[in-house]
Amino acid sequence: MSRTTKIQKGLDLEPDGVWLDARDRYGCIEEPHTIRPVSFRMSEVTQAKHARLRRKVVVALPAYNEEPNLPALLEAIRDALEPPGVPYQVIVVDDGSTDATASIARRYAEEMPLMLVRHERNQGLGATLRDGLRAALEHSSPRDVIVTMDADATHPPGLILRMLQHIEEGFDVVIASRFQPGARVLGVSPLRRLMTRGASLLLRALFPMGVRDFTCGYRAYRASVVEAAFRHYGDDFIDQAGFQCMLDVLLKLRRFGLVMGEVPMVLRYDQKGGASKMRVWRTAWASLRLILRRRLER
Ligand SMILES: Nc1nc2c(ncn2[C@@H]2O[C@H](COP(=O)(O)OP(=O)(O)O)[C@@H](O)[C@H]2O)c(=O)[nH]1
Ligand SMILES: [Mg+2]
Repeated sequence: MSRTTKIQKGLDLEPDGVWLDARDRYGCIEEPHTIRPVSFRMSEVTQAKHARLRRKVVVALPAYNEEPNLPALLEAIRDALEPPGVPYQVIVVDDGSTDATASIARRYAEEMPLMLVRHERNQGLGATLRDGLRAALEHSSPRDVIVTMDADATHPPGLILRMLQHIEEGFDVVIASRFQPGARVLGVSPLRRLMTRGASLLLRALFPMGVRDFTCGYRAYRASVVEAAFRHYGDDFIDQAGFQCMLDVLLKLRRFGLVMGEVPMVLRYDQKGGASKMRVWRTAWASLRLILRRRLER
């Protein structure tokens, strides 16, 4: 096939080292340009500057009896963040687990940047999230990013890179969402899907703030946002004991006038080891009461 025919057929692939100018597609034939690999070495000063500007990702994982899921999750975090060279720190908050959650975390701490925080007794997701975020703040500077995710290996860590990109582009909080085009939800029962969707519609109507998924635990925050929230509320930033704490965090952040955004998530509930720890009806009831209270406050 001649070069001209290729262009007429819309093909713009050429042998290695040659590319076609975009203008070619519009019929203006030019000689192909040859790409010459550019090799340069950053000066030490530039390298140091880049290292300083790179944001660290601190991943806080609330974990209660996650023995079946934790190894796969930790390995997936490492596999997602190490190849692109993202500096990171994982913080596992073991909430009085009675299985091997803590010893698994200790084992992985020998081979990756991981810190274990322990509750002697089970205190619930609220207290665990609070302690996870506090610990994450201690390990971050204001321009770093704090990520929270379930420790049940249903939230794919590869998405952290995309969330990070959104932070880079100007968002303050980025939510891994089940309600954005392109999202997939696998293995969740129809009843639970219906409830989650109902909650999303109700919350969108009552609290229009650019968020569709108010309840998912997988989020990225600028560390400066978490710091400001603790400065303002103290430990009351997370004063809801149950799973509704995730929703409450977003409602409390409204006052800071933040830019919140979402990225579509593939939720692999089909890969979850063990049953959900969420008590669905109790959480639904507590959430409804909370929504009413927060709506009336403003
Ligand atoms: N700290 C703490 N974390 C919990 C508790 N129950 C569940 N979790 C954690 O909260 C996250 C969400 O729980 P999960 O079972 O994944 O709920 P689901 O995804 O909504 O079905 C997981 O990381 C759990 O380990 C609890 O009593 N205390
Ligand atoms: Mg989960």
